[in-house]
Amino acid sequence: MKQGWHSGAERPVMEEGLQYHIRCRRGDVNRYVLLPGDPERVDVIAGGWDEARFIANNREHRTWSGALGGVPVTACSTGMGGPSASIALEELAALGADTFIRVGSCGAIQEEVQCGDLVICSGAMRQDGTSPDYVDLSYPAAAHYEVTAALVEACERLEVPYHVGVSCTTASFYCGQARPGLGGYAQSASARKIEDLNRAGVMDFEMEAATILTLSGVYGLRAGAVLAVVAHRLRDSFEYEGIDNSVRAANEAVKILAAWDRAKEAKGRRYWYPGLLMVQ
Ligand code: R1P
Ligand code: URA
Repeated sequence: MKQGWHSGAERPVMEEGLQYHIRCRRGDVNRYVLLPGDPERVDVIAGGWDEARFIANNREHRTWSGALGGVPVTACSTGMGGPSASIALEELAALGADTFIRVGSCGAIQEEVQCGDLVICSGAMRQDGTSPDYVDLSYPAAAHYEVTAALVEACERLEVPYHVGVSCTTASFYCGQARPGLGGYAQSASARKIEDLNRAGVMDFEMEAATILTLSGVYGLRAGAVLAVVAHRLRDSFEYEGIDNSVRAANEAVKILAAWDRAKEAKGRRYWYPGLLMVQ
């Protein structure tokens, strides 16, 4: 499949802007893009659209484009972790995407959060290992307020249980999230990690949000994340629930964002705010 690729090495791109990893070209990718980690979730997301067209499947990146309530939309899986998430974001943005919603799963570290609930990520701790390649660690991995507000509106409309707060993005599922490694291997700081983050009000562990939010911030793009809680680290329980609600919320948020973007354009405003629809 990859034999025969000849291009410059800085940005390996072929005719029609074909991107090396995601294998999408110009015209394949829309402005609004949903980013699940798991490739199988792309098909579930596209199943909720009015129209869906398979685009590409390469490595961990599976892509469909289509339309939802008249809004052109794309879903592309990032795979697990910062490196492949950064590649997906780079190549999608090169094709014109500018608004990203991560549709992920996470492990909760707050008592009031239940398995099956959603967490809307307002920001993320940058333990992803990838985002420091782009900007100093003092730069915040903040979700764009419009994407966060659209996800809140979506969860309210759908009447699904949700929380809003900060996630901790790690570069590993086991030791980075204070799980024992092979044979119980652990570093001493691991023993206090969950307690310390819980005390700081951090909602959950996951593995891509900080990369997506940081790169989007640096590039002037919009991004947010909605995460289904599939593990509870304080209760040591794992229940793979809530993915369907995260998908529904993300799809609804795309329609909401598109409506707000149309309103901004019609009223000549750069930023959305709650009273915008009342402006004459
Ligand atoms: C780990 O099991 C994976 O699940 C979470 C983590 O961020 C990591 O990618 O998200 P996804 O369900 O989106 O893959
Ligand atoms: N994803 C993670 O990264 N951690 C969990 O505990 C569950 C899902």
